[in-house]
Amino acid sequence: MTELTINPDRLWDSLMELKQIGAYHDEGTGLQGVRRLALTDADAEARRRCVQWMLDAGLEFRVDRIGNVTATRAGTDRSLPCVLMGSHIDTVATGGAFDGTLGVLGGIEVMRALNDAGIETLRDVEVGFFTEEEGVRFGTDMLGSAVTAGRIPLQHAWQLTDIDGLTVKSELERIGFDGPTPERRPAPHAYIECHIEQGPILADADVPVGIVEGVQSISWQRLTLHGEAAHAGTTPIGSRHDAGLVAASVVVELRRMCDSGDYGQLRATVGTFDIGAGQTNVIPHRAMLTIDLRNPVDDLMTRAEKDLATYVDTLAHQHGVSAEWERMAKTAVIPFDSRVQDLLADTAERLGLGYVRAMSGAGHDAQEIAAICPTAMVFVRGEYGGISHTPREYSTPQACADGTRVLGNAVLTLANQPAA
Ligand code: HGY
Ligand code: MN
Ligand code: MN
Ligand code: MN
Repeated sequence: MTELTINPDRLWDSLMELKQIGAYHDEGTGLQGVRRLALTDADAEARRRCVQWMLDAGLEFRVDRIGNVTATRAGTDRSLPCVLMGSHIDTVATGGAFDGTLGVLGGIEVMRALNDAGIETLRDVEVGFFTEEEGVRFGTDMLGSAVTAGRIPLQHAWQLTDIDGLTVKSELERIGFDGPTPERRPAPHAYIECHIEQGPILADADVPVGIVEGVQSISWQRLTLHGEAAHAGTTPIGSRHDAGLVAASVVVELRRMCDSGDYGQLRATVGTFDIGAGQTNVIPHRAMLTIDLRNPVDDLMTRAEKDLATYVDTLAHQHGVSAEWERMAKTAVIPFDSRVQDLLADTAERLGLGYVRAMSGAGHDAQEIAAICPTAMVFVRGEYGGISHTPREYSTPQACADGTRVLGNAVLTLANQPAA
């Protein structure tokens, strides 16, 4: 079987070019970071740049009504379901150059490599990017792919708002990506996402790529605590309704739960911690925190959420504070298709690339698309312990090329699979 040869320099150049869109100087690290929140002007500019690369590769592109973009390279039998590659190009506010971007630009590089080699495939091959994968702006992660998979209704997605009250729908219209086409139909033959691992597993195993077995469960909740403002100097300790105290206790309790081992490999993060008016001499009357829980076992996730709710209710009652919970996102453990995993493993072996199989600690669009077609992911090794969601995020040109080689050659195999 001929190997599809990708062009590492062309791939790297596109990654470094896209990194400039939404670039900012990060005080903490002194590095250039990427801030490309979904549907902002920076995201719109990056979208247009990717669409231009797609058009340059001779692809037919379309935009659906939640702003997902897909571009197609025609196969010889267009009646057959396509093979889809993709990821996201929106980032967190302290983002790096590779999270999501690698899977989109790697897919475009695969298309160029197929063109360079003059290869005809039986099936259409598609590459795309999904809207608001990070969930940082509109509060729900994997938004575009969840609409594609039917887990989130389009109308619900459209009305989600950002901190300024702007809706997804109005922002899609503002940047001109409120596409006419319906969300993806019919389902693809298969979906493969190439993505940086964002953790230490591949580096610890000293291998260039990973074959992803699935994604752990994710729970996002917003907790708002209402206490009572009062004078910092005159109010006796025993008669305070201190929302800030309850909020801070929740952070400490979450760490205790993780360290206890009672919830397996639970990971908890309070990424947003806001104490109302923030006045030195006033007891906080209000506190808001977001709670991100991850667990590779659904039952343990359920138990963690339940015990946390009990802890908060008890403590809030004790301090005369009321607690208000809002569900932002919740996804179960998602296993990936074993045949697609095995194809990726066989492809890595054929290319002489060492690999390990691993569960993903991070959420990905693939976990949504897995609901509509056989899906798996190939991980790319990260440097510095695989740190991510920071400008320190870094994978070498070779690692990016290795992952894209696995992606491209696996997609080529799938694209020539006849109808069952
Ligand atoms: O939150 C996640 O795991 C992903 O980066 N959206
Ligand atoms: Mn990502
Ligand atoms: Mn991310
Ligand atoms: Mn005073």
